[in-house]
Amino acid sequence: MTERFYLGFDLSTQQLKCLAINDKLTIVASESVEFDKDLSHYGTEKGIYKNGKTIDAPVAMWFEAIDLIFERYKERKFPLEKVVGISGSCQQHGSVFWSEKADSLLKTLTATKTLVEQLVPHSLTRKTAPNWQDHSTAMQCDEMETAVGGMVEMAQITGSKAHFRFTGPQILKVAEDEHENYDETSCISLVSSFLQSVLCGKLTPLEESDACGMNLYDIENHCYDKQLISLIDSKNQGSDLTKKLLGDPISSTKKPLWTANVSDYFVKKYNVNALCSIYPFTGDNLATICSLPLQKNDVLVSLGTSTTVLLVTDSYLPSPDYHMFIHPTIPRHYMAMICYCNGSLAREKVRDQLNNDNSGSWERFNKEVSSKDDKSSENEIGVYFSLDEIVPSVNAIHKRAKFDVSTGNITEFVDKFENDSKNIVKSQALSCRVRITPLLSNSLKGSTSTGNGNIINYTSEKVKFDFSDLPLSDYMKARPNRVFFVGGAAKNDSLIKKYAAILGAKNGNFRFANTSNSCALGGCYKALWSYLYNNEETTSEFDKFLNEKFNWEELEHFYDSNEEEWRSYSIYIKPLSHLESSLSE
Ligand code: XUL
Repeated sequence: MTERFYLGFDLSTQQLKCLAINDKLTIVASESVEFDKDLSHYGTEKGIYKNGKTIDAPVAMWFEAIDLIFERYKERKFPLEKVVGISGSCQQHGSVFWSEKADSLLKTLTATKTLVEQLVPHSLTRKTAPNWQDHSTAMQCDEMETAVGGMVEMAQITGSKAHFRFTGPQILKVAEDEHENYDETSCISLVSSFLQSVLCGKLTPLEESDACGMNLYDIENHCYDKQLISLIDSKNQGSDLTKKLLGDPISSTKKPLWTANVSDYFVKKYNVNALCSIYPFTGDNLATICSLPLQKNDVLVSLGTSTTVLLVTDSYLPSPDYHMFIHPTIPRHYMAMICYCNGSLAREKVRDQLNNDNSGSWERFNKEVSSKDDKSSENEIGVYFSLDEIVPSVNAIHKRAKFDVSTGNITEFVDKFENDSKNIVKSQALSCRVRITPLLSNSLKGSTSTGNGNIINYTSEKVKFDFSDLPLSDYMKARPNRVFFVGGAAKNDSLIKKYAAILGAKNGNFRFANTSNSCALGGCYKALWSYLYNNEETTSEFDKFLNEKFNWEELEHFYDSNEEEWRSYSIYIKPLSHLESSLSE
């Protein structure tokens, strides 16, 4: 077999990255274009323009970055003629507004000119694309939720309550405030379908899982929601949003779909293989779950400034507290995404208070977290929200409570604990545990285990978290399959071991150190699998394929959770629920 390569792109907020892998899933090349540094003439700061609550990015900069990254591959003499498949991921929610001329301009690109020269003058109706950090659409979010009956209904239909950054509210704002631009727009792309379209040399539809980040897509019925589309259409006479979105999105889950062969522009200009296939691009978080061999009930915990939990599930259980997306590669599965604002920063505050200095040393904090002596903090539970929190949705607050271990009832609120380190990690991890419980499919069905009756004798009592209200016994049945820890704080052994003990994975806890490539790598793996599947070199579904092929030595299997220990943390669930309820009283 001759050598073959696969490219995975990642168009994120601050850079465009492109990785190349071979058939063994080994990274063989990597190039990136940093917007502020390499394309400083656009004057972006961290890749964006900020004007009050409005945050966007110049589309011309992205066109230029695409040429530049191919230029860099060519300069390093990478054999682009051996690239047989391309896929990738992009920042979610952003949108590009194309003119009527765009499709024919894309189809007739000439290799002697640049993308900027050929596309910037006439292919766009708006120079900028809204960015996911935009906060300017509060009014539109209200309008859209009202149209479907409220926040809970919106989450039920589209997988998320209305969010400022989501594409539907952003499109509604353009439809309301920029009538002329909107009228002249014949196609709207997500950032993922934008990059896919440029590479294909024609306008291409959206990809279904990324379309779930719009507040427009009816997830269970696999179509755009008519009420929401009508609301936006009502703002401009004769407007037809479904047409602008090029009809239904591409659903890749039944089998990996092919979008098109690479545009002639890239073949002539950079010597890319003329038969190279482009496979649907998706959103960055969705590509992240494709970068690791995640299967049903596996959880990825990303411990950064904020904490993000991604979970693969076959249960569609939407809530206004988190997001649900259709899984980009596994049929009839979903990705749940829970975002917490208070991650590393909140832990660092506790660390600095404990050290009573700014040394930044984790030594004392970690010693306390891993100490086996739990007696002193056994009846304590606290929340440490230095910033406003998303889950639960409350303002910044630190609150500490003592409780009666035999009933789970809070007995008093206190100003201080001896041991905040242990308590912050305990409550952060426990919050993840209780929120993923209802999503762990099948785990609640048919299980007979009722937990440790010696300690807890109130397991049939219901405990409430946000929008779910389950008997405590349910929280003592559901364990994730495997947990994968990524992000800066995953380096901290004491921290992730405590998380792992509390989350209680049945089949091991893994750490993945090199995550700066996750999104592009997810794209590479999708390109490889799609190519092999479409060429009848594999019949495996994506997750099975990746589990077999994955270079497992890149993951550290650092801990096996213990059922008894996991169960012992159940005593904190009821008091945590009561403590959280007291925050919004
Ligand atoms: C997800 C989100 C961000 C962007 C970042 O909802 O807004 O993660 O996708 O690129």
